[in-house]
Amino acid sequence: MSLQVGIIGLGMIGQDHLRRLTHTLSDVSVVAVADIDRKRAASIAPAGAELCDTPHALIRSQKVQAVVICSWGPAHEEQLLECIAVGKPVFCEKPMVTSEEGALRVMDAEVAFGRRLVQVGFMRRFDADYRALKAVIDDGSLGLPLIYRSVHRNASVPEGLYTSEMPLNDTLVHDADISRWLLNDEIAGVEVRFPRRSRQGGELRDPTIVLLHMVSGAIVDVEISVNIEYGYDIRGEVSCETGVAALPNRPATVISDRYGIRQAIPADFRERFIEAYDQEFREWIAAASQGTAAGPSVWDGYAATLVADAALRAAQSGRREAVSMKPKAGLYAETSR
Ligand code: NAD
Ligand code: ISE
Repeated sequence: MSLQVGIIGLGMIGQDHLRRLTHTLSDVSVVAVADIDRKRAASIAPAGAELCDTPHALIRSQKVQAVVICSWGPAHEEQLLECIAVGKPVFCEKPMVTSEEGALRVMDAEVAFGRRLVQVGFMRRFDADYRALKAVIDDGSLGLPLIYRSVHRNASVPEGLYTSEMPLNDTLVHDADISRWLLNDEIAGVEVRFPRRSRQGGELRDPTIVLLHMVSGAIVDVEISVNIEYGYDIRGEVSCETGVAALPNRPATVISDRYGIRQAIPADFRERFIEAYDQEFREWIAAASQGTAAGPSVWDGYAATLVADAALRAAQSGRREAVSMKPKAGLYAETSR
């Protein structure tokens, strides 16, 4: 029988996930939707799906067995807590929550429930290129990882909506999570530097350099640029003791024309990570059908939240700011790796 899912938030990524849940993936059907913009929800709801007035009504609906949260970050905590209260598996887009206190409330609720219910939307972990890179690091043939360079370039961001804090509390969470996962490490400290400002972004503080100091001593050097115009360019390279392992520069269509022979660059994350999002939901559907969750956990969402907070502090202080995590509950022993 297929998993009956309700989606909260039908903006850009909510619509993309709705498409994959209705047209690409199997063993799942979207039976309910909710959005504070009711008109938007009504115009997008698949035939036969219940149009719920509130996220509360969707989460409590008898038809809904599992929930997908694609609302704005500040709304996630309340919606996650409600899913946990009724024991329904839930996929939640990043950022899991927007404060350390919020992350601890969600963690306490899930630990008290006694079983994992939450998967956080860190889709890079499901990408074939990142999985191949991790396999090389994990097999140890290049020795220990020492330095990881993570390049995160967006073509553009919505003017006025994407603020100068967002490279640090919205975009960086992906680099922070993938660094912990790739290097099998935790983040102990964060530094932030601002190079010359790009004229592409107007008043926006862009680009941003972040150094993540790992517990092992390895250092991750993150470039976040959000107005590079030419496409969505994601790169990663790990320097180890006896060799270097890097993501392939994503092959795309090869175009031959009067400018020469060139490879197209993905336009945005929906294109670059299309298979990763599909796989993230395949694995979510499999776990949610068993009443639980796998993949990136509340622990990982908590870690990313602490890193975002430390990065915001580091941007102010100009110094290295510490990340200090609570002891990991047994429920999360198998995650992050
Ligand atoms: P968006 O603004 O396009 O859409 C958000 C939708 O949620 C809107 O339709 C809005 O009306 C609705 N909404 C907001 N608060 C709500 C609430 N309390 N209850 C019900 N509906 C609510 O934003 P988006 O770009 O689709 O981003 C949504 C979330 O997904 C964000 O947390 C964002 O960070 C995340 N995201 C993740 C990725 C990724 O690569 N994993 C990519 C894009 C966005
Ligand atoms: C967006 O919300 C995402 O999650 C994308 O993956 C990221 O590249 C982008 O910078 C964010 O704004």
